[in-house]
Amino acid sequence: MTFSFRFARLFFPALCLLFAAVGVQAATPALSVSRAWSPEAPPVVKVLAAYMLLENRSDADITIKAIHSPDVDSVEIHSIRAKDGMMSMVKQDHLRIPAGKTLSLQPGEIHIMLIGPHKIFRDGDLISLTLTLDNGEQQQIDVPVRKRDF
Ligand SMILES: [Cu+2]
Repeated sequence: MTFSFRFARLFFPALCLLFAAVGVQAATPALSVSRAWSPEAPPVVKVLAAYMLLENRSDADITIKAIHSPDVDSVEIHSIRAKDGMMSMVKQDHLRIPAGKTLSLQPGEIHIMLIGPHKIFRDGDLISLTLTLDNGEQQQIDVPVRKRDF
């Protein structure tokens, strides 16, 4: 008994370190969002786009089931479809990022549509987005508005 008590006391700091390490790992989001941006648009334009890189660092698929923003009336996920030589945008119910994969939202491909901006967003402004995953987790990101390079 005395021995096991000593044993526990001896290893208690090590156990704490172990739990701390596990804690840090759990706090690392499975979904990493980078290179987020929204092209600055003329003030008359009432629909903005947002692009970003979504990286799934976990070994399970991630589904984003909703995106909300306090800065616009509504947010939609769009893909682009070519039909009869015409390009059209199709609303998607969700965004799926397979385990270990990266999904790039970029001009001419899947993108986020920001409908009815609440103000005129200029280069350097931030648009707040909240991504809701199908497991209920939420992730808030700030999308910087930038002038287009071209
Ligand atoms: Cu669109």
